[in-house]
Amino acid sequence: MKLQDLKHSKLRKWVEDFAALAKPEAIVICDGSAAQYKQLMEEMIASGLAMELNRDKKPGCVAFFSDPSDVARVENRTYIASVKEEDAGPTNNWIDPTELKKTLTGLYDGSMKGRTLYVIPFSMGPVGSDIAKIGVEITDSAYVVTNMMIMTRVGKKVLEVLGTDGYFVPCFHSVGKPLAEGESDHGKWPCAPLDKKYIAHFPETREIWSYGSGYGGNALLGKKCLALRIASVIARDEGWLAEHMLILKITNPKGVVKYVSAAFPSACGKTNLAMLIPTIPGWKVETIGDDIAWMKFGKDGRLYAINPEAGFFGVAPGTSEDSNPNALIAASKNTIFTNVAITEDKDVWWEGIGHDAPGKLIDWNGNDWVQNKADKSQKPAAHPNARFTAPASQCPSIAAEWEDPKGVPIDAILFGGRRPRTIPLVHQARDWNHGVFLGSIVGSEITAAALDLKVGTIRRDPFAMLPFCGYHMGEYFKHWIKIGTRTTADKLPKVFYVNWFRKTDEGKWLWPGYGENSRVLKWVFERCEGSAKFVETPIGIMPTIDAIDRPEGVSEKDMAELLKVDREGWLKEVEDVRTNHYPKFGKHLPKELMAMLDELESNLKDCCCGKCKC
Ligand code: SAT
Ligand code: MN
Repeated sequence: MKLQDLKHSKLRKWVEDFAALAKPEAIVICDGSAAQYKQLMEEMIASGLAMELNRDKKPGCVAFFSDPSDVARVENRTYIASVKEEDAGPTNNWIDPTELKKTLTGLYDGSMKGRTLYVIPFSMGPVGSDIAKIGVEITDSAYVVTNMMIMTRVGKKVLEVLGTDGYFVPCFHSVGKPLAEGESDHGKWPCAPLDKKYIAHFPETREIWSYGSGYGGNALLGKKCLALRIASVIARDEGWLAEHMLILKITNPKGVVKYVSAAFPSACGKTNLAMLIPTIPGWKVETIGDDIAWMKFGKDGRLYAINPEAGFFGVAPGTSEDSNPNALIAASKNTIFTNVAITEDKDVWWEGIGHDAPGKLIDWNGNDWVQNKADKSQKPAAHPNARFTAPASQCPSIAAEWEDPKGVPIDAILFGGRRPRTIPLVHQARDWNHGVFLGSIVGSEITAAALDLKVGTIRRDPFAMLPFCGYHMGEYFKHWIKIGTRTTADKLPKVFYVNWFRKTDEGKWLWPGYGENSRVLKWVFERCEGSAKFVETPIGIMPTIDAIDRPEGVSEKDMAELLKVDREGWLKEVEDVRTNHYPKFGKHLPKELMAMLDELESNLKDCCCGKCKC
């Protein structure tokens, strides 16, 4: 398709204006066809940027190695440029929007020289559905185009829905590496240096301007930028929720279905939980989404969730037959791998894939790599944030209703993170506001999903939205409280806090995780039905010690530890929230949350009153 084929005059003008600034060599409109995907891949393979993988073992798959500076989201280069600084809040970076647009316009000037400008019309959510949102991304990266074709719905159908004057969220993206006359990338991943990267959001005008990075959430602008940061602002204004949550369907042996959404920070196992194979007989888990949920009230007063994405951008390291066989099958064909290691027969390998590296590999830096298990300091062959981009439809556990534009009614919401201590395996909020409180205090050990943070330290990540909330986090808490007043308590999802990541003092995992997490989901399911055994504690509702069957290798003592209310640990938690976390939000912190914190503290101090089991 050519520029002249665009019937939407505002869209055409928008593309023309940007092209006049960025000065690309050519303009291509993405029609979303398999032929176009194939052609782009062939071009990238021919140029040396992509490597075609073994046609028998990984049909239709390719691998890319990024620049070592461009391997994850860059949170300190991500901006919420609201008109007023206060509206971005204490957890977002802010630059005055006029100033930021000036800087970026300067950077975009000539930034696509020697490259093709691609126009990607995409839909977040099924094309044409009432809840879907349309975006158009301009990019000079064919890697971005092909990833967007998997992660979102791209092409002609979207343009048809847009018609001649439909609304779209405008998204600019450039890798920030113009080519001089006759220059080529020579197969190298193009991007700008770190201090020139900008991932900018303009919440009032609902625009996204990204420059300098070609990787993941920095560049595939439908995902974190549109479906979370901009959508969270739209959701606040329209009375719904745009959340960093997986959505799963769970069916018990009697055939009763419940839907669960769950928020965990990046690289904390959302994809694994969404595709879990239960270890408990007769139970079934199916996948609706693994990263983002848009939840809106239905006419019946319940919250219905859709997955706005069409693919998975999953973390490869640690994905194995044991941890997530469904993800391995989803990513066994027509998949883009980024920063994994490559075997001699052009298959993929990564740390935690479940078998030793076969022979000599090419590591994610493009160097020869031979596994040396004796060398504990050996650098990993795959980058810890290496990813697979796979079509959701290829996942064996995908639920039949995953594209239903009505969404699925949510029975339970889980919050969680990586917490080696204090936080028990599972506890339940007493009511909605208590659930909002639990979401607001989520903390997690930092993972490799963001470049500029110290891996292993614990940070508060409210609702797992810290890097993704497009406005003041205190106002976002208020929005959650308000959502709870829009319907009756019985229609609201029940809220739980889970923690699969408890460790002993010796650093051993206390809980096996993965498929065994189905035992916790079963308790959650039964709480929703009202049949589970439970006890009230100072921190909320918890399973009795025998309410969750123990998996192999978990002793009764371990279980007691996993389900203990660690009074001292929780009092430290209260202290940290009171002195370090909540004060950040100042007058924007809803009073309901402070009241919850006071109540938790007094419950813990009162703890030996006979009301609880600790
Ligand atoms: O790079 S992404 O932002 O898409 C992945 C993640 O951090 O969750
Ligand atoms: Mn995510």
